[in-house]
Amino acid sequence: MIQTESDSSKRVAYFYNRFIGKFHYGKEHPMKPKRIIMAHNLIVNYGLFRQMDVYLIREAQLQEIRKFHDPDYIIYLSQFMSQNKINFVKEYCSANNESVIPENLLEEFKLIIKWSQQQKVKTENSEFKVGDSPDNPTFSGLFSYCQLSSGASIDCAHSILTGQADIAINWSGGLHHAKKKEASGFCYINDIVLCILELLRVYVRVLYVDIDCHHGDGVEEAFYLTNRVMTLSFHQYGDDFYPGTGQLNSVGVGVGRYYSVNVPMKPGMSDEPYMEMFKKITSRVMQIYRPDCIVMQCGADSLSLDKLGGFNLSIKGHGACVQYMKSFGTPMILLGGGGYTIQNVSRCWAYETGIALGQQIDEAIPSNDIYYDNYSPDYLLHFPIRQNVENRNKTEDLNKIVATVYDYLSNIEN
Ligand code: TV7
Ligand code: CA
Ligand code: ZN
Repeated sequence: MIQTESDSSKRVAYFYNRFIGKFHYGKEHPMKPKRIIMAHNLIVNYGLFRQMDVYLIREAQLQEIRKFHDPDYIIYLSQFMSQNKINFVKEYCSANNESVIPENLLEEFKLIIKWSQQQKVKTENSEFKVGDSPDNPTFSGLFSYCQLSSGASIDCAHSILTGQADIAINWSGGLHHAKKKEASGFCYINDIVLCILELLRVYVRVLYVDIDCHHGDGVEEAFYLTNRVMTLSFHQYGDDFYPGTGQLNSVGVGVGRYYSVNVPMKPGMSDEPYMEMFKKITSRVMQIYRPDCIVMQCGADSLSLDKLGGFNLSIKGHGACVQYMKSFGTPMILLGGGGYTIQNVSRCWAYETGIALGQQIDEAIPSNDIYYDNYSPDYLLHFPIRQNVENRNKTEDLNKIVATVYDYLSNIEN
């Protein structure tokens, strides 16, 4: 392990619950929650675990989720709460003695009972169609999965706000496509929006940076009308690539105008041009916007060889973006997101956990990892990227994008 910075004295809060890795979207589905356990095992076996404050992820409460999502949509989704939990709550309450329910859970339990009675009525003829598209299937414990993922992102915000951490990490978050009352693109509850709303209780300006290969449409939409959040997404765009939004000229509306920044690119982006774009744009954004906090979605589907994404980044290139944002010294929250070649996702997020701690982790994958075989044939941290891939972005097109973004940003008053 190499110490990469003299003052690596950043306090890092890391949120994890192994239960998250046990949920299944379905056998053929590209989203595999198991990658969170794989990343965690690397983080433990690399010894990073011991240098962070590790917190057990809790489930976000219904009232917390309501800060962004539509109440009827939550009622609808809550039918996919694990039946165990509903039975547990019902048993607790049927003792007909509220005093046995812990004070902090009383309101939550009452709501669960009320809502589990309503849900039968509500879900018949429901306007919500979760499960109709294979992208967003229903599965056992779906709602608990959402509660855990968003509970962690909300607590990331708290650990930053209380000054307990300089950097907070939730690799099970980053589900950027979820809308106020709609599931889409493998996402059901938008943990990022809930996290940012929590930060806005204290901070004046929050910067959201999204390096997932897909456009961060749910987060952009939530804050499209405000200047208190600047959303910045780098993504693959064109040829019907999902979700199809995030054009260069989607800049926000009203007081939010110019506070939404999009960097649409064609497939084949490699480390060098990507980093150049990333640095040119984030440096200007930091200079002009001066955020109180940065929330970074580190979707790993922008890596080379991803099953869905078409970019060609190495782990070093992806991690360099995290390193660069860290270098501003602003409090930061790191979230997960996409990533569908799962042995590379776990490598990437372990490496980036190291970056948060100012440590460069060893090239050899620790041999005591129970997922060791997934890292064959080389058993190395950095995998070889695709060779002979054409970067379909011309330098002059990329320069034009930067010039246009600079032009938009110049409209922001200081
Ligand atoms: C953040 N691409 C999420 C990215 C969400 C991408 C899509 C799939 C896909 C779904 C499957 C599946 C798949 C091999 C890939 C227009 C459609 C085309 C469903 C088959 N295999 C993130 C969402 C994207 C589901 N959706 O940003 C079950 O690919 O392109 C689409 C929409 C309609 C639905 N069909 C795909 O990374 C976490 N889905 C296999 C089984
Ligand atoms: Ca993105
Ligand atoms: Zn993605």
